[in-house]
Amino acid sequence: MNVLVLTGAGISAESGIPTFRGANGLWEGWRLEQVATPDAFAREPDLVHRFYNERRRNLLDSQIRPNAAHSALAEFEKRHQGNFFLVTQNIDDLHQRAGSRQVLAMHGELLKARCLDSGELFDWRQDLSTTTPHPRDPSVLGRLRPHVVWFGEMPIGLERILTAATEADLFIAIGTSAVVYPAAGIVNMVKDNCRRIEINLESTPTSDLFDESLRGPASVLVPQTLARLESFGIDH
Ligand code: BV8
Repeated sequence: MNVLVLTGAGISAESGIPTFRGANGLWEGWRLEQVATPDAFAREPDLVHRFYNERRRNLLDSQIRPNAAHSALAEFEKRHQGNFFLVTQNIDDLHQRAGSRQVLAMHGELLKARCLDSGELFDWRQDLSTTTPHPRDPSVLGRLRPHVVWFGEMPIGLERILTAATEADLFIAIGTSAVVYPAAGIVNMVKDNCRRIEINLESTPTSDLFDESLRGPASVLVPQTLARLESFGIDH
């Protein structure tokens, strides 16, 4: 049994990380589509750096930790004999901290910086700015960006996601509003006999494409649903 899971900001909401499209699409007062773009970074790099510095600091706050949904996915992966592939749209590290191993962060990672010139990645937990010295040469300033996929940029690992989708026997989407593509289109890429389950607080534009669309908080429904699936013996 090949299992493919897609998570969105909703799985991290109960860990204290705000979702994007909760309060009228503003993220703490910022319009995501205006700030998370290469054009915004070219025009106002300090503003975009501030947006991500704020989120990186929030993520590193000791109050922020994985919740029961993240842990249930990590436990399921450990027990699952078949293929298990977790694709997240989130740029937080909560899945990794919960112990998930096969994680593809298709929209990048907040705790990584990328060199604008070489593309080299660096683990990064401090603020970034237009005067940040380069780890390879401190005399070079401001040549790092957040390793995050902005609107109009190619998501990471699309080939691997497509392959996993065509091979999946079970696809579970958790905590995503299904408005951002190509992530929201994964449900259309799975084979006809793949079982599709959506877990979300509210209905989404793709809810009708799922065999089961479960309404409720991820911290309750994810452990419950994975336990139910295992009781049907789908842990192999
Ligand atoms: C691409 C990283 C080309 C940044 C993000 C014009 C120009 C260019 C592109 C486009 C265009 N028009 C449309 C597009 C495509 C565009 C797109 O989809 N735009 C949307 C706005 C219409 N997509 C792109 O640009 C993508 N790239 O198209 O490249 C290409 C692609 C393929 C092949 C060839 C070429 C790149 C998109 C990536 C953008 N970066 N993030 C950052 O984080 O700062 S996207 C951003 O929104 C988030 O990262 C997240 O990944 C994404 C989706 O948000 P969700 O995770 O779903 O969160 P949201 O708040 O929306 O919803 C949360 C849900 O959880 C809600 O439903 C809520 O009810 C639920 N919930 C809340 N609490 C709980 C809960 N559920 C359960 N339990 C709870 N407790």
